[in-house]
Amino acid sequence: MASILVTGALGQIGSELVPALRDRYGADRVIATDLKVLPPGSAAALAPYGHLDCTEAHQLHEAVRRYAVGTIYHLAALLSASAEAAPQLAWSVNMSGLYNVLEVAREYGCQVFFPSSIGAFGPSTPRDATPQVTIQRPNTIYGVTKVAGELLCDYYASRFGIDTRGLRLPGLVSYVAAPGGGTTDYAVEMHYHAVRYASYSCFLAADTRLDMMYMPDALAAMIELMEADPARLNHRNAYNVTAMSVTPAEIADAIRRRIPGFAVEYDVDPVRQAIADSWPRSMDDSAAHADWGWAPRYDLEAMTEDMLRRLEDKLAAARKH
Ligand code: NAD
Ligand code: AKB
Repeated sequence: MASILVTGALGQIGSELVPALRDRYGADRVIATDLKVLPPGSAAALAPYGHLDCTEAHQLHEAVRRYAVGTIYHLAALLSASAEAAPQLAWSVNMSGLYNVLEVAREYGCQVFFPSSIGAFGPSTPRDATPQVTIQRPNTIYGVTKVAGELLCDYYASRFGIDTRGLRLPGLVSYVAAPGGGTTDYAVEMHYHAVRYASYSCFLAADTRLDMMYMPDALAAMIELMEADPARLNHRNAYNVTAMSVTPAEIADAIRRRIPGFAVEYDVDPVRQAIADSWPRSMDDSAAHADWGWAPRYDLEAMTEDMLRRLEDKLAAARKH
């Protein structure tokens, strides 16, 4: 049976996607790879793991050939805030990386998952009930690479028959690995700080409304899309998916219902605020519902309840060591 290769596997999504794929398809079939060198002693727990720089085409070819890879989940990328701080590097990692993945997929006939983002939209996009097909003129380098990436996936599907599938993911909230330099990182940090310090200084304004999703829903969306009947997929660039449309103040209120003394102050970072202000407030994900049955399980209350419980357990376990 063909293997599954995950690039960028040590990031926020990969740290949970790899175990989810291993549970579903078998541990030996899922090859985790990342640019990062593993800390000593952790290699056995993550095996099979390999160092892989997605900007080096020959490394991708070698991994796909060696492990007889049939599916690639291409997660390696720079996120919005990190990309804005290093636009040239962001273009190289996000675009050359995806191009190399698509080329190796063309040569070996692999299926490809590409995570696009709410960042693929821009200030001229309708911000409420953002349609599946609409204006995409982002003004960030992250957004530029996501739109170009969507188009490239579409092109490889129609021109070469490559089975590309993608999601426009909203901000993801999770407790396993820290987020990696995005604009929506505040939503994760707020939960951590609530549990540890009962206070948080938020870098976005209190009323900044954005789409969000809890990680278990994001993992389900990726796996369900990749298993969906190809004949039903009308969009090969990326599907809008969302679970909730919330502001920092609303997340703080949900936390306060469980940690009553939680205090939040707002110290706005103009760079990340400008990025957030150019993104949708709420996406219309009806195409994903219609084409492959997408439905989220976690709303704000269910997510907050689970996040706080998991973080309290994590903190208690860390205190014991
Ligand atoms: P992350 O920053 O947490 O992880 C990315 C990983 O890629 C890191 O482990 C990093 O070491 C690795 N990487 C960087 N350069 C690399 C290279 N040249 N070769 C191989 N690996 C490299 O990101 P994430 O949150 O896990 O996001 C994964 C994907 O999902 C990205 O494409 C991101 O744009 C997309 N996405 C994420 C979110 C979110 O909220 N987390 C939302 C929308 C879309
Ligand atoms: C970011 O904020 O950059 C990511 C995303 C929504 O793409 N979390």
